[in-house]
Amino acid sequence: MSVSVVVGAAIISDGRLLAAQRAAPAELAGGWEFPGGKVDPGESDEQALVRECEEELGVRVALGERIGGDWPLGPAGTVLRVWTATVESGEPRALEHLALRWLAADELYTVEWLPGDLPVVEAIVPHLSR
Ligand code: 9L3
Ligand code: MG
Repeated sequence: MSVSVVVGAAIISDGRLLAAQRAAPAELAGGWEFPGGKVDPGESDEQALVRECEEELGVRVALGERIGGDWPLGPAGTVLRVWTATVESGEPRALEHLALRWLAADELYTVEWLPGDLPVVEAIVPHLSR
């Protein structure tokens, strides 16, 4: 079975992390995630992540460091790959999400992260103060 890759952006600004609340599908709606999505055929992971941030948030991002490796995601064979990112142009808007929040280090766990994203949040902490 082929591994399906989902990419997510840890967008950081002024020491805060952007969290996005999913609108769909029903079983994930209301949960919070790193914005992003599936890598399309012929696309690199990085290209997909830049595209997803444009589609979902209306912003151009510059990617930074990869956070960890392949984080397991729900269905068997699906992995989440995460990069730090900064906003190059635009102001993030919830074009496909229910809401967005900029979380300071002491607010990271005030939202209900999707189970697959939660372990990544811990790995982001050192990057907030850089
Ligand atoms: N997913 C989980 N965490 C994330 C992202 C961006 C996506 N940070 C899961 C939710 C969906 C699947 O991956 O089941 C595909 O995501 P999308 O393309 O619907 O955003
Ligand atoms: Mg998405």
